[in-house]
Amino acid sequence: MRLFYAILLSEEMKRTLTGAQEFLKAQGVRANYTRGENLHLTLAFLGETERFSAARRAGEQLKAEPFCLSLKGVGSFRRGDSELFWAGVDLVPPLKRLQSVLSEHLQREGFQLETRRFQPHLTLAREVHVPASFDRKAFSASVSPTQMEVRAVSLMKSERIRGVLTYTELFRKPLVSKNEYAEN
Ligand code: 2AM
Repeated sequence: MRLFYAILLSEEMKRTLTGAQEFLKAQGVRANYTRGENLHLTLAFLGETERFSAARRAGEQLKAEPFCLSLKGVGSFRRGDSELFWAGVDLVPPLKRLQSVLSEHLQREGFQLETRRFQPHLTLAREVHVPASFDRKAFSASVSPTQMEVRAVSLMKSERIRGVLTYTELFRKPLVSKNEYAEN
């Protein structure tokens, strides 16, 4: 199965992002748009593996506190003759730490991860083709500033079910504040 670790998004954050997708559609941008329920922030991509228990162990070892995730800008990656459009998030220290500690745990469990610099992004659309009139500044402005509290990290399975890309949460590791530890 194809696994990855991700931060799942609040309904408000998803509404902001689907709003940006609506803007792109209205601008005549042809693309394979991410379904609203699939919007997420990937922390680590494990690829094809049957080692679910090892993947889960890596997440179970996390000791991190909840933190605030804020949208920041938009961008694109060139993918062959098309583009991938994304909304960015602020790479604040707790996010950077979470991603790097999780990656270390996964590597210790034997997973080979990409060594590229972590560039946190929320994929809005793949196989993007923009019309000549496309206004990138207006696209950027279509993403209204939105924040959410990250309270968990999720191990996700990615598969195609009857041709539809479907993500299923297999395991969730809550992030717990020091105060909550003290109360328990
Ligand atoms: P993307 O949105 O930039 O394609 C599930 O596929 C998640 O894992 C997506 O968020 C995807 O990022 C990410 N991912 C990272 N590396 C990947 C790879 N080599 N192949 C497929 N998905 C990858």
